[in-house]
Amino acid sequence: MGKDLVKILMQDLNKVISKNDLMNLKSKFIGKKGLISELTSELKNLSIDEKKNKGAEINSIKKEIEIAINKKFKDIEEAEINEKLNSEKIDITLPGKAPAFGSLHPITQVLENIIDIFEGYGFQTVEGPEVESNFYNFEALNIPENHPARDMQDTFYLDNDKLLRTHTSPMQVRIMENNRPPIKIISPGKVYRCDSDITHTPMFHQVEGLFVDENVSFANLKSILNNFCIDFFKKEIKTRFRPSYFPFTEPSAELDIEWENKNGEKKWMEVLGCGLVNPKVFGSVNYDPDQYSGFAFGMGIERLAMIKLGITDIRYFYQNDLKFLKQF
Ligand code: 2NL
Repeated sequence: MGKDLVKILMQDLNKVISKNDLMNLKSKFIGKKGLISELTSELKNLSIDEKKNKGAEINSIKKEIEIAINKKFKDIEEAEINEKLNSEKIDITLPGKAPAFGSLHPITQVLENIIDIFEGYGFQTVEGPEVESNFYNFEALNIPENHPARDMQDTFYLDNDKLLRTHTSPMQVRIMENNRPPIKIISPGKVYRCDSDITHTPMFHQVEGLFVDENVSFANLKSILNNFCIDFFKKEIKTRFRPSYFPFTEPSAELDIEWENKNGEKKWMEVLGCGLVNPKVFGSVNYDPDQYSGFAFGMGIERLAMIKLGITDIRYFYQNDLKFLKQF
């Protein structure tokens, strides 16, 4: 009787394919109401000796059944793992996905290039706050109360005496206030003006330079800026200094370069403004204008980048169009 049970189990086990089937089979044979329990409950009608023999027999059959079921359980589990391994196999010989590298924004590239060139001439780079006061942005630079630059239409005011700097000169004033000549600095950074069209954005970048010492002349200014044009545009380049006006320099000039446009025509292009530091500016930082002289210049980075890279609309720089940015 018991031996038949093992035979039946073995047949049943062959048909089992899932853990679920196996659990059902387990309870059919060795569960509380299973076949083994049924056999055990029949023992109560037997004599003590028969109970002993039959009982031992049932126990060993139960063991055999348990071993068979456990083995089947392991087989199923192993099959499941193998299937998972096969279906999730990764082909490590396939080529990987290349990481996408970004690059520096063209304005950053041009800005860093300009800083490198002037540091090569011995200028030190200084940076300052973008929120400034009337004193540092205007008064110290001899820009009078009624000057149009001071107008609400040209300058972003945060309150009566807080504004977004309209040039990077304020930091140069701070440096002069706290140091004695010789001063040889450039001041790069973001500046803000209330203006927007194909050549103006409300935020743009500037590099200003300042050299103050005894006997600094316009010849020194021309020499440095002519050298800068050659180093920046990477070729011998024709320049001209055209008289101009700024409140903070006297005399003042604008520097033009001869530049070939897309149609091969040569044109004069304005690249920066410059001049000898106005003695009134020295007055605001307590330098004696009879002892010291200096030159200063200021250039718009977007403008220089547009000339060098042949870009016709300044707004391309700030539209974050990858088709544009990837060209640089
Ligand atoms: C321009 C012209 C210029 C300066 C900036 C300057 C600074 C100090 C004293 C005197 Cl602390 N001058 N800066 C001088 C001449 C021109 O900028 O067109 N910039 C975009």
